[in-house]
Amino acid sequence: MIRLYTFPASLKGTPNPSQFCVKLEAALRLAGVPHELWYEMDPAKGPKGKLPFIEIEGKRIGDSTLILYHLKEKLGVDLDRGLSDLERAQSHVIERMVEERLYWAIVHSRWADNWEVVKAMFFTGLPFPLSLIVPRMARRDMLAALGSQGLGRHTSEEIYDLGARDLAALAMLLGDKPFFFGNEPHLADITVYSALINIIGPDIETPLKEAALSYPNLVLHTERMGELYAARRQRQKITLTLAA
Ligand SMILES: N[C@@H](CCC(=O)N[C@@H](CS)C(=O)NCC(=O)O)C(=O)O
Repeated sequence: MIRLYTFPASLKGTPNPSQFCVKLEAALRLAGVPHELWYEMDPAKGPKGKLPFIEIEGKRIGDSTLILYHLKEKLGVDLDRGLSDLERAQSHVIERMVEERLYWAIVHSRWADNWEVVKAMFFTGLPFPLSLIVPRMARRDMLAALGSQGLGRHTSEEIYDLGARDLAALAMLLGDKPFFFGNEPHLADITVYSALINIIGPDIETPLKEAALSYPNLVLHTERMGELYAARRQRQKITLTLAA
């Protein structure tokens, strides 16, 4: 049985505050891959120092994309089954834009612009003096990562404008279809859902949310994917790992 390690579901309005955790869990649910869900607070436990990661046959694998490649190779799990080569290429491009650019605009909207919400989400319950030190260090590291990635070097206005353009492109690609490639969901739908539910779902008002809500087709897509995600819930054993 695969063990899926994700952050705890600590943010109201989204299945998980991490879009990559939503993506992988949704992918496993939609593909019908049996798994156990383990909540983990410490990304350093994963082989890439990030969440999510999985444990399969005693081996830990990190990165949602590499995990899905592995599951395709080992178990034949192919979320893009039925797509043409061109559609697979489009799916790849959508995934990369949502994860390598739009994600960072979301990071900015949370860690730079809504720090108090993020602090309450991830860092409540820490004993003093860790309650002072840990959130501050985590924020410093996230903002440094945003700067290294490049998006963090722009003004807030520019970042939200870039994010809004990504959303506009997604809305245009989706058009009036139920899913990006027709009547069935594929990995692109899961990837877009995992980001959109993190923009629209939580009670955090941001220009990104405003932009996303201005596209009725993206909102409907998020609702449709949310229903599928909930309907494919398996009997899950949720385990919270304790600090070692
Ligand atoms: N490319 C990775 C990205 C995963 C990722 O960025 N996870 C974030 C949470 S959204 C994380 O664990 N951050 C902790 C850290 O960087 O220390 C994937 O697809 O899994």
